[in-house]
Amino acid sequence: MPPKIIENTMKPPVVTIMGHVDHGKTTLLDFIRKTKVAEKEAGGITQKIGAYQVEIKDKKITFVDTPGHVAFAKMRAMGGNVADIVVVVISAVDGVMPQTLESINLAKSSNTPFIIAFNKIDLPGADITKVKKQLADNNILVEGWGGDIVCAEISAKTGKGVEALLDVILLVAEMIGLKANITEPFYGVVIESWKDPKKGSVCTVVSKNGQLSIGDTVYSQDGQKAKIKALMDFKGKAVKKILPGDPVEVLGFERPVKLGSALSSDIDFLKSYGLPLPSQTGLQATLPSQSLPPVGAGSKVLNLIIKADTRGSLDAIGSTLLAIKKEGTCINILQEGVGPVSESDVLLASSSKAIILAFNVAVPKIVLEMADNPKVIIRTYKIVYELFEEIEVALEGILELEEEKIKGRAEVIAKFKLPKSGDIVAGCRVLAGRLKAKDKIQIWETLEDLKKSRENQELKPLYLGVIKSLKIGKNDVNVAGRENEAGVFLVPQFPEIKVGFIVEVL
Ligand SMILES: Nc1nc2c(ncn2[C@@H]2O[C@H](COP(=O)(O)OP(=O)(O)OP(=O)(O)O)[C@@H](O)[C@H]2O)c(=O)[nH]1
Ligand SMILES: [Mg+2]
Repeated sequence: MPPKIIENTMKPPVVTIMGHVDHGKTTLLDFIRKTKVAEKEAGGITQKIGAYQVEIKDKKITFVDTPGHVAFAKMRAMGGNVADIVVVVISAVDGVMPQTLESINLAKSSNTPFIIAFNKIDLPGADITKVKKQLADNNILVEGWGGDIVCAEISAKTGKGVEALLDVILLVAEMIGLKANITEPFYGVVIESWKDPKKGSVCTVVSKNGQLSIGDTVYSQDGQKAKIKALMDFKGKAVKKILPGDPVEVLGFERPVKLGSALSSDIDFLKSYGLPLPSQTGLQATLPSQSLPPVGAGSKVLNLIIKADTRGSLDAIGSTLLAIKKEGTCINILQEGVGPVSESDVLLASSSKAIILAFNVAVPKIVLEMADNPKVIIRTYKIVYELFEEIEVALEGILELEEEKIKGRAEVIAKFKLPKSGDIVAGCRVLAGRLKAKDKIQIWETLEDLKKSRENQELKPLYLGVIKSLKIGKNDVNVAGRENEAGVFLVPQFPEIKVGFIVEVL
């Protein structure tokens, strides 16, 4: 438990907005802040935690926006951690969804007061009674339904009901009486952290108590010590110090600070958390690496190196990828980190046949050139679900190759009859593996037939024989590789061969 705070000042409530993806959290904050963040987001989804402060009726409120996409569970938990009050946004059109329940459970389990905001009431499909019933079915009882959970009905788009919601937030804040002590040592919680090419490691901190000024020394729970180089408010404006309840960007750490770490100016104060502490000497704690799944014997392994813009997105990507289950395959995260793709990532990828996934980070030109030879695949993404979809496809791909163990496969693209001998020659394009003289082969009408024959032994090929010889152009060759077009002579002859037939090496 965090240390008890001796209270001597009021602090602005930290209000975390949570809920299912696309239910309107960012739009609500946009309306409150009169900005247009949601419209600019890649893929229209929030992939970062954002912390902002607004002043309403001379009272400050700190808002924390969280992503609703299923991948960002850890980020949501982080937002929930620092919250004094949670607002759960539910689309009155779509109703209760998995992350709605996840958000409510998070608030409940940490005893954080929460308010439910039924959103999108401007839409014709909005049905608040239906949603209240769904909540009741999940034992979440709102006012008027046998419970005391406070609700608001809003349209984040038109702004209807938003002022009433803000009044409710201020009322709840007053009821719980949020106080802090600015003479106590500083203590705050890291909700986001990343590496900026110019500024170095940056973290977003929500301050809980005390004050923090430039030049102060702070310790982080993940084992670092830093002298504060700069503090930036939520608008990116440099400030000299911050007070309890303020969100701030902190510069000065050597490495991106682990999400959820407490920061304090007093190492003894941190100790009261009973968690790992900075080693007094070297301050060399490394970030925890993703726990790797056991590389199952016989499983085909997809090696990955992941680079991302923030620690939060890295965690979200890593945990979601490791949860993908495809029988016979397994994902192995060899290396991960915050920041641009580096030359050492390429070296590792090349030696371990790994794919590099770059999420919202740059791939410097020198790294691209290096990746070109030998060929290392670097995939860049701006939207998490596109990354997940591609990896699922990649897993299917390795599975198919593994399953089939294709020695050689070609498609017949032409048929010739030699004028003198009358021999039939099949013009073939090699699709996979290679064709070799003396290979035993079979011929199928279609690829589907060939695949079906794997499950149904009754299915027989149209032809069984041997490649007598191969020609590429006018030259006799022994082998034709992938993408080669070759003339194939068969023994025995197969005069019925047709364009489109599949040649499979046995
Ligand atoms: N008509 C209408 N549309 C809304 C309202 N609130 C949000 N939307 C729309 O719903 C879509 C999703 O809104 P966002 O604010 O991005 O949703 P979000 O909850 O922040 O989504 P994630 O951050 O990805 O979880 C956008 O197209 C919004 O314009 C509303 O009150 N009425
Ligand atoms: Mg959002």
